[in-house]
Amino acid sequence: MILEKIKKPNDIHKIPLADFEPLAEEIRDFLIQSVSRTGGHLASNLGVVELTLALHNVLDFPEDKLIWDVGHQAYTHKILTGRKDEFKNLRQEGGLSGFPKRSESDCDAYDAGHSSNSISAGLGYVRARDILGQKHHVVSVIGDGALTGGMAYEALNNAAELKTNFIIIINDNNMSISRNVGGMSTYLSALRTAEAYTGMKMGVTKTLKKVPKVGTALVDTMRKTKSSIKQLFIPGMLFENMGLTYLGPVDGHNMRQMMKLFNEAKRVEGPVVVHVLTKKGKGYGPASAHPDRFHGTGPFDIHTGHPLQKKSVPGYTDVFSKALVSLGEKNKKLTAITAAMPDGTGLIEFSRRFPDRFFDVGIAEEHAVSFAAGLALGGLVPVVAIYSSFLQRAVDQILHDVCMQNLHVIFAIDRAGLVGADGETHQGCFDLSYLSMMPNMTVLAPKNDKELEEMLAFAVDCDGPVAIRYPRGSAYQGLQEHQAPVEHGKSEVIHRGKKIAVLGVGSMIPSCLEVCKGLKEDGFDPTFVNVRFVKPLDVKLLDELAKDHSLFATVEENVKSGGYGEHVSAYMEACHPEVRVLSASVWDRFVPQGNVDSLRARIGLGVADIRQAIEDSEELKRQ
Ligand SMILES: Cc1ncc(C[n+]2csc(CCOP(=O)(O)OP(=O)(O)O)c2C)c(N)n1
Repeated sequence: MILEKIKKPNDIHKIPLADFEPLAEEIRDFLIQSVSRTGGHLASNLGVVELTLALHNVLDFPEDKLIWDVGHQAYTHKILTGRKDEFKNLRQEGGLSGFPKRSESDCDAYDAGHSSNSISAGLGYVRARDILGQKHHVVSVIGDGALTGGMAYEALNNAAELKTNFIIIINDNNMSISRNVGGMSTYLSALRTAEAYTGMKMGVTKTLKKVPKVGTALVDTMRKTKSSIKQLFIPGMLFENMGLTYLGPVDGHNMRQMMKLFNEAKRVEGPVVVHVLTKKGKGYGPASAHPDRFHGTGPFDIHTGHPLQKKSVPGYTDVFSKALVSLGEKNKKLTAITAAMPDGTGLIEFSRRFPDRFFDVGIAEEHAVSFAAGLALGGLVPVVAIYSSFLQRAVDQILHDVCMQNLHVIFAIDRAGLVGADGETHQGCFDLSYLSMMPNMTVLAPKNDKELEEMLAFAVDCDGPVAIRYPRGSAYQGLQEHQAPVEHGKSEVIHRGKKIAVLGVGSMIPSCLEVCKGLKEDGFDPTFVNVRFVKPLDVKLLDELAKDHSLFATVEENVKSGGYGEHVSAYMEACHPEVRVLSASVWDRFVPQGNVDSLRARIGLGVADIRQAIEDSEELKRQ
């Protein structure tokens, strides 16, 4: 095994070029075997095996800086920097991260997880290098999907002024998670067939030149002007015209060609874009046939490609998906927007049924929100479906474009709360804070599947901005007997007891039910509230409960700062200082990867911890 010879960074430099092809196959085999057991991002990683090998061949680590956009495709980089043996614990608690992590290796130049920032980060590294008089290379690798994000253009615009070397690699596999969308994708496709193009235009030139007397002059003039035929001779003129050198396109599975081009790129003074063509899922039939399904996968059977864990209960995403289609049938103004995640957010069925009312805007959360604002002003009812952690990108657009104009835009926020294996970058534990701070915003969290349906219907009938946040995974189907109609600003009292009130937000309701059961076993009679409305607070209920309760325990999968608990605390301190508020929430640290139940226990959000905290409360001891 050639792979056995790679134990630490730069060991690749000792491998003869003749062994690169078999090494690529060994790595592919290892990735398929390993990810089939642990789950992870497979298709993107299979696509960049040769690209990563070629980069490691021309770079020196850790001196040179390699920045992966999103970072989900850095598995081969991890293998080549001595982390192969840790793949058995990939994405597990305490194990190898699925993304680059500076704490894991000094060869990981930038922690990542969210898309489209790699060129900005790389440019920062370049400026620092130049100011400090250093000489290393900086390379940012960005996918064609990530290149749909606006930040990438801000960075390209800024990079164009650079007079020193900066290598930007476009890893173009013509796919985001799903098929890529938009104008840049079309442009890259045209470059992909640049040879054919060039050939065709050569013919045009020849023909023009044959025009008596003026033919040659005409071609010369056209060559000198900006809109000239030259644009069609030199692929990548968009980049060239901006001031970036364009090299490529190059076959991303031909290592010799890539190395040649990368060495050339290292010599360019100024920013250089290298356009590399790769195939997502390459080398594994099921992944190349279904790159979207194998973008991120759970454990699977290698022979069939089928998942090992079958879904039994519908997820919240499925419930949302169905409910939205049903509302879309009744309301012809209902539109749906995704930022490059039609499948993950449950919009596939809506897109099939109502293609004219469905928009995939690319990985462009900020644009998605302002676009929704325009749709709302134009007379439609937009539903923006974005994961909690990715919606962080669009905080200002929600605030400035939607809330300030009090527009009827619905935010369907999936993956709210702890998400598990993706770790810090993907945990959805800030949305209640960033949404609750905004005037005009209504913030809802359903306790179960049915309530998500009802809240969505309620949101469509509402005015102004409404956000509904729900967690990853199976939809809770309990407490169906408690299904009071959703009324604006009103929490649902599931059980009216005394002294202690447990106020649970959405995803924490099943845990709160267990907490209440435990408290009952210990002789208490806790009131159990399904908060429903994180904003506005149901102050009427809080006032009422204050009469015969001495302790409120708020429970939410969100950071304490700016969360439901903090708002309840502030209100109670002002109006009912005699009632103590105990706030169970996500700690003030980034939550790492791991199993959600175990993470909850680790951060004090497990059932036992909440029950213990309540029982330890001074107030109860005094009673
Ligand atoms: C801001 C943000 N939005 C959405 C995502 C989810 N996401 C992860 S990878 C990906 C597609 C990336 O496509 P591309 O850059 O072409 O990389 P590929 O997987 O095709 O190699 C998306 C949408 C994200 N990571 N960050």
